[in-house]
Order: sequence, then structure tokens, then C-alpha cells
Amino acid sequence: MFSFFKKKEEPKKVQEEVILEELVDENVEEIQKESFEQIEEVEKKVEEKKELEEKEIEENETSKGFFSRALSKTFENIKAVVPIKKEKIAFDDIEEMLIEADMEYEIIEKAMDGLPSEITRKQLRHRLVMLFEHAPNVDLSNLPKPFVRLIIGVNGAGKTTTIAKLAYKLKKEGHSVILGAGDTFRAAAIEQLSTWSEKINVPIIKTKQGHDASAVAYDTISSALAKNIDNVIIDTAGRLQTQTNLSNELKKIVKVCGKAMPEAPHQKLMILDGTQGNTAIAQARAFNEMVGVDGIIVTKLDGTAKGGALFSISNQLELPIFYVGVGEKQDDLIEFSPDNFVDSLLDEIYTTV
Ligand SMILES: Nc1nc2c(ncn2[C@@H]2O[C@H](COP(=O)(O)OP(=O)(O)OP(=O)(O)O)[C@@H](O)[C@H]2O)c(=O)[nH]1
Ligand SMILES: [Mg+2]
Repeated sequence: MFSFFKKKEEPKKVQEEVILEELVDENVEEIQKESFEQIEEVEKKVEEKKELEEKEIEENETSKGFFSRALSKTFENIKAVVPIKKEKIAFDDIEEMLIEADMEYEIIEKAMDGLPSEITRKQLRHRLVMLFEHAPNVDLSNLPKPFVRLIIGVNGAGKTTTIAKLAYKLKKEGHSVILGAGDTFRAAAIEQLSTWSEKINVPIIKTKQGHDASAVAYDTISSALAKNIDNVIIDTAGRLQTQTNLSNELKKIVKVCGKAMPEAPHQKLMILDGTQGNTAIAQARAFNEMVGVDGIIVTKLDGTAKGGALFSISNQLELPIFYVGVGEKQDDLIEFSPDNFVDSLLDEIYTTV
């Protein structure tokens, strides 16, 4: 009997133990699986964060690299004043360097007020970045559709070329674009933009020379609304028979844009020729009085030693610089970052980072 019970009991106990063990195993497995998944999740997040940080560093380095290559003429002049990189640089040398780069004296005085006789990178960086306090204030996540940009500026500043570069950039980023050939004053202007539109494969709305520019603006916005296009970029004439004519035409275009779409144009962008240095400021003021300017694009920085004018342009006009043009090709447009611009300049003269 005893043995019978014992015999019967034993397998039961074993069975229970097995079940218990299995249960424990399953639980452990479950817990292990869950914690593995959690670890994997955390590891994935860390990896993603690392990738993002690396991308950001890479982008900053690329942007800094662009500035130093594009502004090589400006930087050469600066290096003539401070040929050897140092940890601290004399006040007078910094002043001379900024004059060489075509920064206006008034701005230099303002930027350097109260700095010691030997200036560190950190001290100078803070003052220079401050000059660009009119940072772009656009909520990129919530743009109206289409987002309408009106491009204005004197003739030869680089309007048409910049429109092509901007359209190409937006397209590369996955946005749709339509161009409006609003410079109806010259036949060549319409042709120039048409050629670009074919080259970068972006649609264009145009009319004949001498026709109403504001009608082109209206049609371009209407077409974008009908076709669900993200961006409208409208070219304008840089010169008409008189300044009053130009002013009236621009005002009319702005008004008619608003009729095609409330709030349009969303950005009136002034194109300034960087080789003109500080004289471009007077032009911008004139256009600002005509129709109001929301931001600046400075072109032709590749061919000038006057890169320091960027400080004066932004500071005097109290406007943000959105992009800079650094060549004649569709790729030669850099998004302007005050931090990267100032850092690439300081990299040329300071040993410290
Ligand atoms: N090196 C250089 N040349 C540029 C840049 N941007 C424009 N250009 C050149 O400057 C010249 C004038 O440019 P456009 O785009 O025609 O200027 P615009 O303001 O449209 O001129 P109008 O139509 O006459 O009012 C052209 O030869 C362009 O190739 C730039 O960033 N760098
Ligand atoms: Mg043009």
C-alpha cells in the first residue's frame, strides 16, 4: 500500500513540479522576452538619437564648410589681418578684420562695445551672433498651401536665378512648386525663367511681354490652388520706366495675390547683390517702403570679399537672412544659419573651438 501510494504520489508531485517549473519558465521567458524587447526598444531609441545627432553635426559641418568655401575671398582678407590662429585676439585686430570684411563701422562699434583689449572666441561669438537677432520666424510645420513667395529686388540682383535655385531646393526636399513669370517688362526675363523651369522640371505660368504682371501672379496662385501645389514663387521686374511705376506695379501684384488667396503673398523676399556690400541696404530700404519686406536672400557671395556686409544687412534692416547665393548653378543656395556663419568665420582666426 505504502509503496503503491508512494508510487502514485511521486508522479503527481513530479507532475506538479513540472507544471510549476513550466509556469515559472514561461513567466521567466515572458519577463525575459519583455525586458529584451524593452532593452531593444531603448537601444533602438539611443541609436536613432545618435544618428540624428550625427546628422545634425554633419549638416552643421557641411553648412560651415559651404560658408568657408563660398566666402573664401572674405576670409582671405580676414586672415591677412590675423594670419596666425590665436586663443585671444587684440581688440584693434578684430576691429580691422571686421572693417576689411565690409562690416559697417557703426555696427562694429555696437558689436564691440565694452569688450576687453584681448578678446576670446566666446566673447566675440556672442556679440556677432547677436547681430542676427532677427531670426526667421516661420512655423515650418504649419505653412499655408500654397505658400506664396514674391521675389523682389533691383535688376541684376539675382532674382530669376535665385527663384530657380529655391524651386530646385524645395523640389529636392519633396515639395511641389510652380513658378510665375511676373517680370513681364522684358521678353528675355520670361524666357530666362522658362529655360530654368525646363531645366529643373518645374511648371511655370507665363504671359507675353508687356502684359499685366499681377494677372500672372493671380493665375499662378489659382493654378497652384487647383492642382494642390505646395509652393508658388513669383518673379518680378527689377526696373520699370520709373521708380513710381515699379512701386505701383509691385503694390498691385501684392494686392492681386491677396485676391487669389487671402494672406498671400506669405513672404516678400528681397534679393540683394552681395558684391554691392553695404550699398545694397539702401535698395532694400526703398523696397521695404514700397511693399514691406519679410526676409532677405543675399546673392553672389562667392565673388566678393564683402561677406561682412551680411552682419550690417540683417542688423540695419532688422530683417532675417533666409538664404545666401554662392554661385550660378541650381545647387548654389545655402540656408543661412547665423551660428554656422559666425563659427566658420571664427574657425579662421581662433585656435579654440
Ligand atoms: N556668381 C554668382 N552669380 C550669380 C548668383 N546669383 C545670380 N548670379 C548671376 O547674376 C546675373 C543676374 O542674375 P539674374 O537672376 O538674371 O538677376 P535678376 O535680378 O533676375 O535680374 P533682372 O531680371 O535683370 O532684374 C546672372 O548672370 C546670374 O547668373 C550667385 O549667387 N553667384
Ligand atoms: Mg530676372
